[in-house]
Amino acid sequence: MRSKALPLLFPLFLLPMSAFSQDDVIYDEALVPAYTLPAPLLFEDGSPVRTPEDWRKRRAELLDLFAKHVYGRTPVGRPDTMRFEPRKRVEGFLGGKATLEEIRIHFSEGADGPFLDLLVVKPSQVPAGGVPTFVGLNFTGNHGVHPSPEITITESWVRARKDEIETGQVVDHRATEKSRGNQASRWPLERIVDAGAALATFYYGDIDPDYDDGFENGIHALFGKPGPDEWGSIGAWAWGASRALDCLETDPTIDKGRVAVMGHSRLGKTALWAGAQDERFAMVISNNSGCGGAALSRRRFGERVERINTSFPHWFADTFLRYNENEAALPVDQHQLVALAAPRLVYVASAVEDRWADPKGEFLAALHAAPVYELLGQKGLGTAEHPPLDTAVGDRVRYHIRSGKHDVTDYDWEQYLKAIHSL
Ligand code: GTR
Repeated sequence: MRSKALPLLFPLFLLPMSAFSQDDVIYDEALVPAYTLPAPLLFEDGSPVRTPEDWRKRRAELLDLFAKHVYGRTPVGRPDTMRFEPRKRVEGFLGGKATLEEIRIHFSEGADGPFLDLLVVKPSQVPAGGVPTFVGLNFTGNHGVHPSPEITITESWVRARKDEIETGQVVDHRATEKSRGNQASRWPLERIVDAGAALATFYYGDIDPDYDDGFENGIHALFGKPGPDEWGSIGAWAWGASRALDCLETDPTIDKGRVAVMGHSRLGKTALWAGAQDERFAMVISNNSGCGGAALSRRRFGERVERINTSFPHWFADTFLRYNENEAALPVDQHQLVALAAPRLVYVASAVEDRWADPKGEFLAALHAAPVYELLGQKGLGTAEHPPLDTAVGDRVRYHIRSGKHDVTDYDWEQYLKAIHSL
C-alpha cells in the first residue's frame, strides 16, 4: 500500500507557538494544534516505499532518525567482555509451580564493573520448544515484583519516593526488606506462570540510575560519556533489555521465537525503543508510555517535549532539546516508532485517567503505524475508531484503553498473555 503525508484534521485553534509555556498543559482536544504527521512509507527524499524490501531500507532510515533526534545513538552492541554468572536457582517456587533463577550479567571482565541482575521465573513444567517469555523492566528492584524472601534485594542505588522513605522501604537510596513486593500488583507472577509463560525482569537502575548526573555512572561510565546525539538513559535501558535477551538465548527452556519486551511509563518508552532496534523481540509492549513513547509528539496533549526534556534531561539525546515547543520540526513522530516493530506484534495500552500520557495520541500512533503492517502483509488495528473502554482491538497492532489510572493491572496482563500466546 502506498502512503503519503497524512494530513490530520483536528480542530484548528491556532495559537502562536510562543503562547504555550510549560505550564499550559493541553487537556482539551480543541487546543490540540493542527499537524501533519511524517509518513512512515515515504523515504526522506520523498519517494514511496512500495515493497517489503523498500521497507527494510526505510526502516534503517527511521532508526537512524530516531537515534539522531530523539533517543541518541547506541554506541556499543554486545560487549566481548560480557558474561553470565548464575547465582541462584530455586525449584518449587510459588508453591511448587515455578522455578526461580537469578543470573548476574557482567558487562566487563572484573567483578567491579557494572552488572545487571536478571530474575527469571518460569513454570516448573516446560514444554518442548520452551516457554514464551516477557522481558520486563522494573522500577524498584527485582525483589519489588513479589514479596517472596527468595528474591535477592537489589544492591543498586534506588530512587526514593517520599512514601518509600517514610515507610522505611528505602534508606539512603538502598532498598530494605520492607520494600519486598512493593510493585507486586504490576507483576502477577502466578497468573503469568499459570498461563504457561515466564517473566525475566531486571531493575532499570542496574543499567543507569535514573537521575541526571552527567552520565558519570551506570553503563555510560563504562563506555564513555555520551556525545550530544548519543544514548541517554532510555537508550541505555533499552540496550539492557537486549543484553537480558542475550542471556535468555542461552537457556533452552525459553522459546526464542516468543520473547516480548514490556515496560510501563518511562519503561514503556524504553520497551518501544528496544523493540524497534532489536528484532529478536517477537512482541513489543508499551504500557501507558506517553510522551516520548507511543503518544504523538505533535499533538502536544498532556506531557510534551519541552516538559519531559526539562523534568528528565537525562532520558533522551541532547539533540531532542531542539524540539522543545517545536514538535513540528521533528523529522519523525511516534507512530513511526510503533511501526518499527513491524511485522512483529506491537501492543499499545492506555488508561483512561492517564491523560498526562495522552491516550488518544497513543491510539493514533498505533493506527498510523498500520500501513507499514499492511505493506508487510499483516493486519493492523482493524478500526479507525478509538475503542470503548476495556475492549482490546487489533491483530498484529493491538490497542486497549482500560478503566483507571496510570498503572499496570491484571486487565493489562490478561491481554498481554493472550497476545504472546497468539504468536
Ligand atoms: C512521569 C513522566 C512520564 C512517565 C512517568 C513514569 O513523571 O512525566 O513521562 O514516564 O513519569 O515513568 O512513571
